[in-house]
Amino acid sequence: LGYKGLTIWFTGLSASGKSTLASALEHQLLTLGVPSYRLDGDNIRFGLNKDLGFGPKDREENIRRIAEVAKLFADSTAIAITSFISPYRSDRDAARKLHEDSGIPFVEVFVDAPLEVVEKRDPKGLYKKAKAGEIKEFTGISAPYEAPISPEIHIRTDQIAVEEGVKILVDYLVNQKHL
Ligand code: GGZ
Repeated sequence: LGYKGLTIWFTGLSASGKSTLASALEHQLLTLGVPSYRLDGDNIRFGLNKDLGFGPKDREENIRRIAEVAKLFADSTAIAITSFISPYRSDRDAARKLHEDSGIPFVEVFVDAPLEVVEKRDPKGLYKKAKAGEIKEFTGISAPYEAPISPEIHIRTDQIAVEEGVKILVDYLVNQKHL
């Protein structure tokens, strides 16, 4: 496999299915023998970024640091997979520029499910709390989500199963000769 490192950047609302798709993709890549590493809230927001909250400035800094770390993994020839809401277009564009300036491919994946759907899923009860005013600045309820305009990949998780999503991602990587 003559692959180069790259970053696959998932963006979408809470409960849109980012983590599910990102872990399924990571598993598939590791099965194919491709070194990959996933960055998500569990290994970043509780460690490197535990000083950051959810106001616009903190989210910007969250995404900036994640982009730098993803770039380092990609630089080491791994596939870095990031799974964060990353609600601001300008922050995602800065992450893209950071990569592209170093010649590292950046693949933006919009994990899309309508607000009504994610509110119904509400696996952690966060939307309920946000609507009751118990969580401030909650994305989709009281803080913005700026949907990507031209992501490399757009996956509607209310319409397709996880395995289909993984296939779309792997097919894209093969077509682009990243795998
Ligand atoms: C959005 C919040 C908030 C607020 C806590 N807004 O479903 P989850 O729980 O596991 O995923 C959400 C996660 C979002 O963190 P990110 O680092 O991905 O956000 S960003 O990219 O915007 O910096 C949610 C939880 O943290 N959470 N408070 N106010 N999500």
